Amino acid sequence: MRKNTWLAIALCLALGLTACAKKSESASGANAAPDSSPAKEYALKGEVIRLDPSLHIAVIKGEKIEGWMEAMTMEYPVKDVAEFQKLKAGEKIQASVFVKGDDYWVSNVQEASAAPAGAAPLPSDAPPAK
Ligand SMILES: [Cu+2]
Repeated sequence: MRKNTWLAIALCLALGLTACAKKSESASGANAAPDSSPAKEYALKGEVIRLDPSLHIAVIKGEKIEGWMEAMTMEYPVKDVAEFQKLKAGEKIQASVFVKGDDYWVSNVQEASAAPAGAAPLPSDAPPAK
């Protein structure tokens, strides 16, 4: 049956293309340049000023990053959606800035004020001082 043969070919092509797209997506990450040199990682401490959810850009008032950036407020792309969702305007954070050529982005976001779990008791739990 001719019709079925064509259908099978079309199906193969469709599957092949899907597999191909998936492969290249996961291999390169989000918008990664085809540059084989590893990204440099810097520690970033700062305050989230503003977020742009459509572009996944965070405006962060950062402390000086030794060897890369003076203390300044600037836009940082956050490539990882899960990382971007951790950010809240007005929050103090620590994070990593990855720099690769002209490209840079923020990841490993942590709340800077977050105490280690169970470390500090809440003031209201403390017994009244005598
Ligand atoms: Cu800057």
